[in-house]
Amino acid sequence: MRLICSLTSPYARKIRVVLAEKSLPFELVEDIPWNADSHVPDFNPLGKVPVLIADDGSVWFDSPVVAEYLDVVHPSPRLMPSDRQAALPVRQSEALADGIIDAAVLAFLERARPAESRSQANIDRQYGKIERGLEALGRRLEAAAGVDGDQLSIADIAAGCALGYLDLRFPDVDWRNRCPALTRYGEALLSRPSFRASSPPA
Ligand SMILES: N[C@@H](CCC(=O)N[C@@H](CS)C(=O)NCC(=O)O)C(=O)O
Repeated sequence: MRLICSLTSPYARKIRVVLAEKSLPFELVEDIPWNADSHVPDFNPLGKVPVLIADDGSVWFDSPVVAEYLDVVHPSPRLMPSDRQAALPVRQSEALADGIIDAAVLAFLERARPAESRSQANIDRQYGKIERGLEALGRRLEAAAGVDGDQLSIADIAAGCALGYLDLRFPDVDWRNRCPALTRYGEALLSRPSFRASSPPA
């Protein structure tokens, strides 16, 4: 298997963690989709990473779909329930964590614009989503050890990648000093070997 990704992408990190948790060997192909010479559009018409090229040549993109593909083809350990109804809350929590990532990426891109074309209102709007998203994550954690139970799920992996991305781009968000359950949970996730092996370069 080949995984096309950039080393800082939190979406790609989700898949790197999934591959590590499932002990699946893969070749990491670094490609920065923002570069003019990127080959990502040859594999994903949307020009985004991650993209997984499976051993049978099939090509998969959009991290929730890539994660689901890996869970179907390599089910051990399971990262989402095979029962579609039982999977719904896990998918919802994954979407919550992915949404925090989406907001943080948009805020990062807006912040990188030249001062004269930057919109502080847009940055604030994305911060609002991050704040509410973290609060919702904290509330879910008060009910269980993971966002949806004790067993590591794709929602936990997405949440860890969201928290790790905030560390990388928005240390001012300071998610560790909010809710003890979120702090314990985030620290435990980020210290797993799968997360350590995929931490973004400083
Ligand atoms: N929903 C997608 C989002 C992927 C995404 O936006 N990746 C970013 C890197 S962090 C990217 O490739 N951006 C390039 C672009 O938007 O042109 C997923 O979960 O895989």
